[in-house]
Amino acid sequence: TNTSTYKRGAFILFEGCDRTGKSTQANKLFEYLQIKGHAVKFWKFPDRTTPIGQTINAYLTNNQELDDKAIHLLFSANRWECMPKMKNLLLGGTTIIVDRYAYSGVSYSASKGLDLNWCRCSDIGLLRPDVIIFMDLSTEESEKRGGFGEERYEKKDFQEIVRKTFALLKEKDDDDSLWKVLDAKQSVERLHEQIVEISLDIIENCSQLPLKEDN
Ligand code: 2DT
Ligand code: MG
Repeated sequence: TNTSTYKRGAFILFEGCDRTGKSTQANKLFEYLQIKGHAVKFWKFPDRTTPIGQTINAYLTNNQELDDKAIHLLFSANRWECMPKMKNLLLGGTTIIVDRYAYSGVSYSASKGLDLNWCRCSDIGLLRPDVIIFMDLSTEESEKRGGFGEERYEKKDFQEIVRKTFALLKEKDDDDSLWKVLDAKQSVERLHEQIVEISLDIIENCSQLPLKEDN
């Protein structure tokens, strides 16, 4: 194969607490890249459409109780079941924009009191994103945005802990240059401009690199 013309897609991840604008920005980036003619797909975790995702949904909507470790492993399994498809898309040249991933998985579970390193184990070997766009917002600000919803975890005190746990994960990351921390208090347009710049750069620069696995 001619490696000089082969281009894989980029794995662009959005992470952050609730109500920080992840989904808004992920969707805007998706539309932008699509209009510009890029092969691009949107992925959201948890993926509530699969059988595992339906159990996760029942848990999040408070319709089902589950042991903290059991639900942690289900969130992780929900990523594992998507890996073959995601891998194929990336290798086929499609860029994937992902809304939440293993970093949410570890942050939310560890914020309940589970051991952080235990939480990381079930995600070892998953595809590693090419960039983590972290939408950072104080809990006071995110609460002002129409308040949190009705789902489990959507409570101010808990969100505060999750934000600190995300920061710890970034700090512990062997390659913390992967993390682009954005001040999510900025306007939607201003954030979008920065995200487009970061993303085009990543799409260009990772196209010749092999896919990486999380460790
Ligand atoms: P949304 O509000 O974005 O649908 O997320 N969560 C998410 C976890 O606890 N573990 C995970 O692995 C993932 C991906 C974050 C629903 C909630 O699920 C939490 C918020
Ligand atoms: Mg939510």
